[in-house]
Amino acid sequence: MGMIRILFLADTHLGFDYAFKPRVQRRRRGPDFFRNFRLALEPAHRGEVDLVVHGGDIFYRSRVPARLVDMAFDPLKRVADIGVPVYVVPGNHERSNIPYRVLAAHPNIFIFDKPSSFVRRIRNTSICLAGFPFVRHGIRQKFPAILQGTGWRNTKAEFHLLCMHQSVDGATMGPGNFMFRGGADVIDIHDISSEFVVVLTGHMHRSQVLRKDLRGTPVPTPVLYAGAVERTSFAERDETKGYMTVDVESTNRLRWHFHELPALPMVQFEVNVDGMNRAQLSNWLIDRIKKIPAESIVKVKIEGELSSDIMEILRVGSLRALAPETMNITIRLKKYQQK
Ligand SMILES: [Mn+2]
Repeated sequence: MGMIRILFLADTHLGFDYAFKPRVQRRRRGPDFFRNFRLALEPAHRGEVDLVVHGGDIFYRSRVPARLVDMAFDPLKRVADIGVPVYVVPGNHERSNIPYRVLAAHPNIFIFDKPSSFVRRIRNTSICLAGFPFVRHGIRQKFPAILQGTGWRNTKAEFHLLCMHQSVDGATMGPGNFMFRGGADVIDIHDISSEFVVVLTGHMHRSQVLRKDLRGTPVPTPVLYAGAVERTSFAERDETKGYMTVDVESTNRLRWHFHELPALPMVQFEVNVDGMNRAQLSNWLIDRIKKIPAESIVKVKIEGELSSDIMEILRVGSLRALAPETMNITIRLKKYQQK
């Protein structure tokens, strides 16, 4: 018996800031997400892995144009075409099943569109991948039944893996390191059967591995979050982005590696414009922009009295004119913040 190598990626959020017919010329982030998606799949295209798991949120929202669906599925189909099976967990942005039918038509692509288990024989080892689509409400209570509903217990294989797109106790996110602890929409880590060799899950955009419960006691089955392939928001500005390879050895030994992908720097400026005129604000911004990489993603948080003079420079076009073309720059008016 040998070793099985899995390529695990998640939260690719394709379509984010992607314009097919842009009305405004500006640096868009959409292509960065596609680039990292393709980079993550390269080891699979080179035949270096035995199977691929996508942990969900292929797209950035539920309803996406057909052209985007084609662009997203093409790299996955090419992996499947060379004989590497691809397993996909529908995430929170994938409630609509329509594009999945297209993908599921491929004999080497498997979708967890309902709780299910797939068995694959790789060389002389059989592996069972159990999984289920994202459950928005009440997963804590529903999880044991859903897990049972995958039929994994009755599926004979040397190894069982669980694939999903959920929050689990102990997972963290955001600049304040918010930790999920209990709650109706969070899985109790003790409900994961120790017979699973590993859990591969999407949903947390920060790459992380959970190996302990909330009391700090080690759990038998590590829970792996590959994390998003690019930064989807400023809350992720300090996070390293990438994908994972996971090796399952015949001795039940598990090894994983995180592979970093390029992510552009995110920079946030805060300025109070009280008493400033247009020229002063403009110089302030030019001075800050000069000091950061030209391809940065910039958010300018503005506080204070917005005179018409100041408003003039905050018009998107004139602000963009201050920055290099390679920079993605947005303004957030603190007082008028909408969200
Ligand atoms: Mn996501």
